[in-house]
Parts: sequence; structure tokens; C-alpha cells
Amino acid sequence: MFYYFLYPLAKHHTIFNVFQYITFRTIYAVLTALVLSFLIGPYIIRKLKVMQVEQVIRENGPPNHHTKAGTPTMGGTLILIVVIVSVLLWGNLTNEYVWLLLFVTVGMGGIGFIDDYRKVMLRDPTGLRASVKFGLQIVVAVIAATFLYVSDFDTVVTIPFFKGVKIDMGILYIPFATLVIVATSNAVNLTDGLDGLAIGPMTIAAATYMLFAYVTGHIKIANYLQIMYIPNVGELAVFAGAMVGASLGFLWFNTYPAQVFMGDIGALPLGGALGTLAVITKQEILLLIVGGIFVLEAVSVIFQVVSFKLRGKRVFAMAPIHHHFELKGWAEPKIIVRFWIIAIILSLIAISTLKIR
Ligand code: 57M
Repeated sequence: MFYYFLYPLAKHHTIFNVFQYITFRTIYAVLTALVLSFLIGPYIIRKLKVMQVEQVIRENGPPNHHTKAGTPTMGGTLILIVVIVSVLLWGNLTNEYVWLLLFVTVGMGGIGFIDDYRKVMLRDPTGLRASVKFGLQIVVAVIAATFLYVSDFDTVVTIPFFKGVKIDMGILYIPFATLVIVATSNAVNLTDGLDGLAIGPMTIAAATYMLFAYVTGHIKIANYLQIMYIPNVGELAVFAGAMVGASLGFLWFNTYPAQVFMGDIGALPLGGALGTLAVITKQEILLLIVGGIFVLEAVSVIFQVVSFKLRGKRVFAMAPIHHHFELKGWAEPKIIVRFWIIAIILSLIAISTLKIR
């Protein structure tokens, strides 16, 4: 909005020139999402309480979770509102990648809303049937991946550390990109099981992809780093910035002891948007490092389920792995902050690979 209405005024006064710069608009997308979270967060939490949108705690979970019963959930509503408003205000809305990310975010958010609504409002513990939820996520991701494919988006997949290695996926790019988006969405969802456990690493990952988007869309920096230059991708730094601000803003309320949980309406769109950012910036493989906490959580579940089915024995005391540490006696804040520290280390390693090529 500001880019469209205020930048043209630059011919009358140079001060309006700032609205052309992605760096300027990214910083203000972060700050706008953050301030909006502080302003409307308390109202939304009050509203969720009044509407009794409260978390039901499962019996078979870790004992310390029972004190969380009644915590308002679906706080992801706040995240969606502030991301969308901040992007509409600071993004260049003529950029098709911005609309693609908005589509994935709203699409995954809608799926999460239906799941949460059934679980919380209709008191149906299963929510959306897993197959239906998964199917709807695949539909959203396939539409996004197909849009990229038909708009002649490069179907080459690059491998970190090996600048010469480029694999052209061709039509297989559609299932590949779909897998990245859906897997990330669900991995973030699985991780959202302790106060701030998902939103902390999400803030760090979004900030990392904010940087990746900027350098990938900047021809001089991309050439210097010998990474693929993709025109117009730099604009996604503004979107990622809005995600950073919204995540930090939500963390203000979700930090231990949480006043609100994000719900699937928050976890699914954040993960879907992160996966889509990784696809468009052509840093999908690096997402395994940047999103290492999410990968760890998802892999721990896979190992646990496969081991139980094959050997009848568990690998962890309970999966995902954050519950394992809980049952080992680690205090919840200790698990959370240590996961954040690991997320920061993984982000720095991922950023360093842009130079180590
Ligand atoms: C998403 N949801 C949290 C909250 C949040 C296959 C299996 C591994 C699936 C997994 C599962 O059900 N995952 C669903 C995780 C839930 O959080 C709600 O869900 C939203 C995210 N989608 O926003 O609304 C609980 O997490 C706690 N929480 C916090 N703070 C937060 O900020 O404390 C969430 C956010 C909340 C609250 O207690 O109720 C969740 O854990 O369900 N299943 C599990 O994770 C279960 N693991 C399990 O069954 N493991 C088995 C097999 C299947 C691998 C095993 O190890 O043998 C555990 N989780 C729970 N109970 N709650 C154990 C049973």
C-alpha cells in the first residue's frame, strides 16, 4: 500500500524515496507486525476467553500439562491478522510472489481454523480427520507449486556447499515443492507442544529467510555469493519481516507460562509460509538446517512410531522429543530456551553455507 501510494510522491519530495527500498519496508513490516501484536493481542486473548476457546488437555500427556487446561487457544488468529495487515501496508502488491505467500498463509490458516474449531468449539477431540487435513494441505501446496511451475519458475534445486550441483526437477518440481510446504507446515505443528517452543525457532527461521530472500533478489550480492539470482524475490524479505514481527509479538504472550496457544490456525500457516519461502528462494535443502528443530521434532515422531510398530518398543519416553525431556525431568522453560539456542546455532550455520561453496 505505502509502496504504491507514497513512493510516487518521491518526485515531489525526496523523503518518499525511502518507500522504494526493500530494507526500509522490511524493517517497518517487522515493527508494524510487532506493535500491532502488542496493541490487539490482549483484546484477542480476552475475546478467546469470553468465547471459551480453551485448550483441552489430553489425559495421556505429560502430567505437568494438566495445569494448562483452559488456556485460550487459536491465538494464531492474531498472527494471521498482523502478518496480513503488515504485508498489505509495506509489501509491493504488484509482486506475484507476495500474493502466492499470502495464498498459502490464508489457505493453511483456513485448514487450521476448521481443525481448531471442531476440536475446541464442537468439543470433537479428533478435529479434522487426519486424511482430510492432510489432503487439504496438499491441495493448497499443489496449487502454489503448480503456479510457480506454469509461471516458468526455475525448477532447478540447488544443494548447499556444492555450488556446481544443480538438479533440474522438471515437472517433478511440483510434488517436490508440495512436499517441502506440507512437511514444514506439519513439522511446525508437531513442535508447538510447549510454551514458545514453536514460535521461538519460527522467529529465527523467518529472520533467516528474510536474509535469504533479500540476497537472492539482489543481483550483485547473489552473484558475489554465487547463489542463484531470482528477480523480484527480494520483496519476500518484507513478507518474512512481517512473519518475524508477528512471531516475536506472539511470543510476548506465548512465552512460559503461556497466556495463549497459537492453535493449528497459527502453526499450519507459519509452517506453510516458511516452506514456501524456502521454495521460492531456492533454499529448500537449507531448510533442513534452518528448520532443524522442526525436523528433529518430526523425525522423533517417525522414529517413535516406526520403532513401536516394528519392535513394540519406544525410542523416546514420549514423542515428539520435547515430551521426552519433560518426562526426564527437565523443566519446561529449560527445554524451550535450549531449543531456541540450538535454533540460533543452526541458523548461523545455514547462513555460513552461503559463503562456504
Ligand atoms: C500438535 N499439539 C499439542 C495447542 C497448539 C503423532 C503424534 C506425535 C501427534 C502429536 C499431536 O497430537 N500433535 C498435535 C501438538 C497441544 O497443543 C495444541 O495444539 C496446537 C498446535 N497444533 O497451539 O493449541 C498441547 O501442547 C501443549 N502446548 C503448550 N504450550 C504451547 O504454547 O504447552 C501447546 C502450545 C497443548 C498443551 O498441552 O494441549 C500436543 O502435544 O498435542 N501427539 C503428541 O504430541 C502426543 N504424543 C504422542 O502421543 N506420542 C506417542 C506416539 C503417537 C508418537 C508416543 O510417544 O508413543 C503428546 N502430546 C499430548 N498428549 N498433548 C502426548 C499425549
